[in-house]
Amino acid sequence: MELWMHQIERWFQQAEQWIRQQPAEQLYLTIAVVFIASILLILLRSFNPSKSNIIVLAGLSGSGKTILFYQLRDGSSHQGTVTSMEPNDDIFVLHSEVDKKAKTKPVHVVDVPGHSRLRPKLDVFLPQAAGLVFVVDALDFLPNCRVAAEYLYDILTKASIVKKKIPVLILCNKTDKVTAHSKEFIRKQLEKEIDKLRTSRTAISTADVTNEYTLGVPGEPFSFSHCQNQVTVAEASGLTGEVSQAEHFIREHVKP
Ligand SMILES: Nc1nc2c(ncn2[C@@H]2O[C@H](COP(=O)(O)OP(=O)(O)O)[C@@H](O)[C@H]2O)c(=O)[nH]1
Ligand SMILES: [Mg+2]
Repeated sequence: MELWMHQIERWFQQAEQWIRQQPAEQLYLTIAVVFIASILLILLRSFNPSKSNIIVLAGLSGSGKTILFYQLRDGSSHQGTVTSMEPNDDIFVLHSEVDKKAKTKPVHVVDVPGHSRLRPKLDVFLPQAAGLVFVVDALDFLPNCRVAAEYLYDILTKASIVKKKIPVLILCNKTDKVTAHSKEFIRKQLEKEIDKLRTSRTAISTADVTNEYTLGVPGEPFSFSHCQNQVTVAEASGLTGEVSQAEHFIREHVKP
């Protein structure tokens, strides 16, 4: 131990001597180069959104977000858990990738409860999100269609989504039941509802600041393809663990 301390001290002395021998300009230049390089690195990091690994799960209460969260993390639905009032928020390697030999990047999945009182939590995570999964109950879809469309409309008009072009996956859940609606049907219905909302909401008042951006092409019926960000539709069953399309979306936007 003593010997080591001596050795380290000697190295320090040698280094100090060497620095003293260098011309001052050279030292300043080195410091300047290191300084500029660090600044550039920091800037590059903040400008590169692909670095984010946050996936936000949103959707109405009862659509199946919490079960989906557990399926992604544990490969099990943990039936019988209590209603989630706090967001499930965890960083993990997708369960389906745990056994893979290849390098897998952990994903930060945030389950934001659908209760409207808790939705402001969305604004905390959205600006840094790599993607948003909007879970829809495909079984009990029609009675909830309007409310779901309103929630989705609010998400799609948020500045954080539009400006950063955050990809959105509309995930039609509960497809294990034969009476579940198809994803095509759900997409069309949501487009129709959003189209109605678009006319009614822009008519209210310009002082309405809740919707930060307008949607779609004026004069044309609304279609998700009009959105500046990518909006896709997929199916899942959180109950039976059929969540591969959701995992595919996550992997597409959180690069390993
Ligand atoms: N049949 C079926 N039921 C589901 C599925 N996913 C969730 N559920 C049920 O829907 C209810 C709400 O699920 P939960 O994950 O708590 O929804 P959350 O409120 O969005 O978090 C629960 O009773 C689940 O058992 C599914 O894929 N199929
Ligand atoms: Mg929940």
